[in-house]
Amino acid sequence: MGVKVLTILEDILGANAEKARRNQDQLDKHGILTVNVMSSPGAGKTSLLLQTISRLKQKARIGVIEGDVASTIDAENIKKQGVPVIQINIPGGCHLDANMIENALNNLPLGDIDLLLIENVGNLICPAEFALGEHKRVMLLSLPEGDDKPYKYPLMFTEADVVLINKIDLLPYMEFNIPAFHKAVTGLNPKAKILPVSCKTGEGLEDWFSWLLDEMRKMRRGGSVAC
Ligand SMILES: Nc1nc2c(ncn2[C@@H]2O[C@H](COP(=O)(O)OP(=O)(O)OP(=O)(O)O)[C@@H](O)[C@H]2O)c(=O)[nH]1
Ligand SMILES: [Mg+2]
Ligand SMILES: [Zn+2]
Repeated sequence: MGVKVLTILEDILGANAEKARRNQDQLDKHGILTVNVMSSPGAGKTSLLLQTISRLKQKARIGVIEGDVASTIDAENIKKQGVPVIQINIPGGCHLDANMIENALNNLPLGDIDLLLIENVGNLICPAEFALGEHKRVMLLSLPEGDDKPYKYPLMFTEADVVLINKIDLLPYMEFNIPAFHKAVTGLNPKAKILPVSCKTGEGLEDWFSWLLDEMRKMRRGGSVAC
């Protein structure tokens, strides 16, 4: 008799992908460009969101979903900027999934949002496996994490539309080889846009803002921005 094989992960991911498609339909209906921001803990996701809100809030109506294992620290910081925000806490969890995003969408004023930024749970592994319904995926890698991460955590880099090298202001103090990092990322994902930035000094962020505005324009023109 054959051995029984349980394909639980495939089942979970299949159900998640279906729900993510429904989320994306809803976001498309409202014309909301949705960006899933992923990184390891502390790489600078919330700092990036705060910079983005401060620079773009006159040009776009921004909404935020914050994913964390615990606390409302990030959501409170975002709320101070006067944009709608939902905090999702996942005790014992390590990634957002499409079900959680569906719940958050039901609690956001979708008619008043053009750009939805989702801060995923700080984790370089499974967030990349769970589609949320987003149109674009952005990953931040900060200098102190090291330039070898694409080799160790390839999926996150393979799936990203944009890879931001954050904390570029620390370059004089770090042994981080930017050309080697570029080579590692483009080896996995030749289409990834790689931008060195500092969410502390603002260096490089104009390129990030331009990319976002471009994607929003494409969405308004009715072109597909789906990943
Ligand atoms: N030097 C420097 N520090 C930065 C930069 N961006 C963020 N930081 C600092 O890095 C720390 C973590 O930043 P956060 O924005 O909270 O990082 P995060 O990815 O949201 O962290 P989690 O939500 O906990 O996963 C904070 O002390 C920031 O001030 C940067 O470009 N340069
Ligand atoms: Mg954060
Ligand atoms: Zn996980």
